Order: sequence, then C-alpha cells, then structure tokens
Amino acid sequence: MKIYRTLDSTFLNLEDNWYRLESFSFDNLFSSDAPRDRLFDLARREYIISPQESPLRGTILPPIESQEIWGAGVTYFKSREARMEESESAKGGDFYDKVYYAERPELFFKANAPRVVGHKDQVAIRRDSSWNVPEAELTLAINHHGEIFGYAIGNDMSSRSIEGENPLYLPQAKVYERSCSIGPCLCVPASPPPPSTIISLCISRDGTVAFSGETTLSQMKRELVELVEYLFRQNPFPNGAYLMTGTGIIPESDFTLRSGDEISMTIDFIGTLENTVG
Ligand code: DO4
Ligand code: MG
Repeated sequence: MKIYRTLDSTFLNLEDNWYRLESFSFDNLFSSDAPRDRLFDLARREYIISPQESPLRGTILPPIESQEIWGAGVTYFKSREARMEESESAKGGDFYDKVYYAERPELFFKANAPRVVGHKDQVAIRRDSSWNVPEAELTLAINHHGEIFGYAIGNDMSSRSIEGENPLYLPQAKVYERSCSIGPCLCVPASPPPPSTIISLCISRDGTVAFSGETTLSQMKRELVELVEYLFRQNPFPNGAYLMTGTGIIPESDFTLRSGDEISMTIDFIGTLENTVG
C-alpha cells in the first residue's frame, strides 16, 4: 500500500482503491507498534473515494512530519571509488576506503521537513559549489522501535566540490535548503524488497538524456537492518526516522547538474520521483 500527501489531504492507495485519510498523521504512523496494521484499520474506516482513478492532482508533498532524514554513505563500491577520486588532491581518499570496509557505517544528518521537497518540486544546487550531483537512494521508513516498515525514493543532492575539498565539510556538501527530496509516496509493502530490486536514475537536459544509470540493492555492501541498528544506537527517535541508504549510481566525473535539469529516479515497487533543478 502507498500513502501520498497532497495540499488537499492524505490518500492511501490499496489494491486499486483510493482512500482519503481525513485524520491521518505521519507522526502517529511512525510511532505506531504495527504501522501496516494501522493503515489497514484506517482503510476499513474510510470510504473508497475513487476506485481505480487516482485522486492525485498538483503538487505531491513529501511524506513527512517531524521525522528527521538521515543518510548512510559509501555503502556501494561505486560510491567509495567516486569519493576517493574527488578527494584525492586533498589527500582525503583514504578516509572513504576505510569507511567502506569499517564495521561502523557512515551515517549523517541530512534533512528535516523544512529542507525537504516532494515529487515534481524543485531541488537546489548551492551557489558556492561548482560540482553537483543527485544521488538516488532507497530510503527506509523506520518506526520508533527501530523497525523498518516502509520505503520511499530519496534524492541526496550533493556538492562534490565541497565534499572533495575536505571530508570534514560533509555537512555543508549535504545539508542546505532544498538539498533533499523524498517521495513520491511512502510505500508500506507486505515484505521487504529483494536484492534484485533495481534503482535507476535519469537526468534530462534540454529534452535529451544527459545521464542515465542503474544499480541493484544486491550491490550494497551492508544490510539495511545493520544501518538502522547503528542509527538507533543510543539515539532514540520517538517519532521514527527516514534513512537514505547510499548511492550506487554516480555520473561521470565531468558531469555537473545545471539549473533546469530534470531528475527522475525509479524504484519499481515504489514508483518514480521527479524533480527539476531550480
Ligand atoms: O561520504 C560521503 C557521502 C556519501 C553518500 O552520500 C553516499 O554514498 O550516498
Ligand atoms: Mg548519498
């Protein structure tokens, strides 16, 4: 089942039926002991507003209230390679090799609700950054007990020039206004996605494809539950959290985003997240 948040209301899509969730709250869902059961309960109590036909119109907001969004880094070999290359001249390459092989994963704060945008909205590149990329990441929805119950697509917009200058600049490379997009919905499936799940990224410029690439979850070095266990270690999240699980798709080194670029990320069981660079 999938939950979409719009300016008008929150909608649940379950087996071709659409339900308007009048009194829905993401905070209640994320602090529930059994989020999927809670959604089934809500669907039982609501009217089917429109069998088969989508009620979604206009802007789709990110599926978030007070949840923090965190990121995991260097979870794919491709990401390790790219970070080592970009930080080579600053002699920071070794850090990323160590992070890739270390027992402890790299986890960083990415965004909260005021910094994140949803499907079809604009993401931003920093004025003080010369090299910028989107990162397409499977994003976990985690309840207050640290249990993964849902998934979204996340765009971890990143400044490679700032990150490459010094690994300690990571928060500035990662956290700024409109640096994050999640959506298009929060998907709460019956079972976790298999390792064969494909994540794809396409960037269009002036109507033609400027970059496209894909990876699968099987390329990720770490287990999803391992990332969550570290995130929740001595760090409670009473209203749950989102965790972006890292990128395995990196455009060539001479590629940088431009204003007007259209970014499209697809993970089949969730959908497609589209954003334009403002
Ligand atoms: O270490 C820098 C950030 C890594 C990251 O965002 C990723 O691998 O996706
Ligand atoms: Mg990332």
